[in-house]
Amino acid sequence: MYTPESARFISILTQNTVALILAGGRGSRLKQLTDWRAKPAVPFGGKFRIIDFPLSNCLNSGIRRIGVVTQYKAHSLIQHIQRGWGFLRGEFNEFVEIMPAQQRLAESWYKGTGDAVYQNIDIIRTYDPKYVLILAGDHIYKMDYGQMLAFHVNAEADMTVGCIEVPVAEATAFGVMSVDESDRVTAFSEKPQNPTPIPGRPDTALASMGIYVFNADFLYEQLIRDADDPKSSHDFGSDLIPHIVSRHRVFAHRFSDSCVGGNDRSCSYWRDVGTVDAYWEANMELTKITPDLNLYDNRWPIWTYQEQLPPAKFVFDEDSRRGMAVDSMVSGGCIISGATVRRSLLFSNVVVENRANLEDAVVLPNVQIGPDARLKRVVIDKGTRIPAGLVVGEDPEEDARRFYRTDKGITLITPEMLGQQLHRA
Ligand code: ADQ
Ligand code: ADP
Repeated sequence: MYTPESARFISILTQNTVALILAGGRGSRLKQLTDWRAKPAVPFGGKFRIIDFPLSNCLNSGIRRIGVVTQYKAHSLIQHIQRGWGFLRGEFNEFVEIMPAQQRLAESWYKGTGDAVYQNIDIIRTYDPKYVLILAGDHIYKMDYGQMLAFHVNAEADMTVGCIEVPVAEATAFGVMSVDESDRVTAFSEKPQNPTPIPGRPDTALASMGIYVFNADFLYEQLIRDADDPKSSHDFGSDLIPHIVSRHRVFAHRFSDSCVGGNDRSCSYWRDVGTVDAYWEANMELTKITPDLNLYDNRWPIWTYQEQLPPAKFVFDEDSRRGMAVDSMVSGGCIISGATVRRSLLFSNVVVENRANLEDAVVLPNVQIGPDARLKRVVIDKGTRIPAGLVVGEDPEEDARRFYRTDKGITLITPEMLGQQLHRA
C-alpha cells in the first residue's frame, strides 16, 4: 500500500514533530484512585500506567521528541517516567522531558490545557518543530500518529483534530464537531447539552479525542492571542478550537481509519477510563478470551517501567483443593496460595492467601489478601492489606458504608478506607 516515497514522507513529518502529552488534569471521577496520583499515572492492564499508551504510540509512530506537561499530584507520574522512559538518547535528538507548571510566563499554575502549552512556548520553540502534536495523557488506545500528520499536511490544514464516532447520548462528555464533505470542521462545541448528530445518522455524533496536530507557527500565534483574551478560560476545547474553526482551516481526522494493521480488531479501540466503572470494565475486558485491546501485538509494543520480579506462583492446598487462577491475568511477583481467582486482573506482587476467593477483581500492585477473604467486583488500590475474612460484593449497603461503591456495583477499596497507613514498598 505504501510506496517508499510515502513512507519517507511520513517519517519526515514525524521527525519534524514535537509531541506534548497533557498530563496535569485531576481526573476526579476516578475517586480515591487519583487522591495521590494524576490520572495518567494510574496503573492499567496488569503492568502499565495509562500514560504508557500515548507515550508508546509516539515511539511506535516515529515521534521521539516528547514533552509531558504535569501539574496535579505529579510525583508518581514523574517517578514512573524517570524510571521507565529515560532510555531515549539526547545525542540522537530524542527525549521524554517533563514540563511541570513552573510559572514561566505567568504568575499562575496552568489554568487550562491551552495555558499549559502556552506557558511552555519558549521551550517548544527551542526545538524548532514544524508540527506540534498535542495529546491527552489519559486515554487507552493504539494509534499511528504518522497517519494523522500525513492527513494534516495533505489537507493543508492549520490544525487537525483526531475524532471518533460516539452515540449521541454520550457526546455531551466530548467536544462535538460538524464537518463538510472534505472533513473540514465547520462547527465545534465543547461538551454541548444537545450534541449535533452526524447528518443522516441521528444517533451518532463526531467527537473530539482531545488530540490535535498544529502547524507550529500557527499554534504559537493562537496561544499568544488567546493568552491576551481576558474572556478566555485558556482551554483548547472551550476556547481555542471554537475560535480557530470559524477563521482557519481545521480538519477532522478519523481515528478508525488510521491505526496500524488496517482491519485489525483493535483498530477501533479507544477508551477514556475516566470513571471507576469504566476503569474496572476496561481492565476486566483484558481477561476475555479475545480482548478488543490486543496487548500481544509485537508490531505495536507498549513500553513501561517494570520491576524485576520472579514469575507468578500458584500453590495448591490439598485440604481446600484450591490454588489457581482461571480466566485471569496474573503479573510477576504474585503468589496465589491455596486461593481461587476467577476473571481477575492481578498487577505485580499480589499475594492471595489460603481459601480466599477473588472474582471479577482488579487488584493493583503490592496488595495482600488475607485468608478466607471473599471479594467480588472490586478494584483494590496499590498497597492495600485486605484483612482475613473480609467480604465485599455481597452486601451493597455494607460495601457503600465502608468503601466507595459505584452505581453499577463496583467497590473501590483503598488503604485509607481500611484505616491503614500508606505502606507502598
Ligand atoms: P476533557 O478530557 O474533559 O476533554 P481536560 O479535562 O481539559 O479535557 O483534559 C484533557 C487532557 O489535559 C487530560 O489528559 C488532562 O490530564 C490534561 N489537563 C487538564 N488540565 C490540565 C492542566 N491544567 N495542565 C496540564 N494538563 C492538563 C477533552 C477535550 C474534549 C474531548 C475530550 C476527549 O476538551 O473536546 O472530546 O478531551 O476525551
Ligand atoms: P503510585 O501508586 O502511583 O506508584 P506512589 O505509591 O508512588 O503512587 O505514591 C505517589 C505519591 O503520593 C507519593 O509521593 C506518595 O508518598 C504519595 N501518597 C500516596 N498515597 C498516599 C497516602 N495515602 N498518604 C500520603 N501520601 C500518599
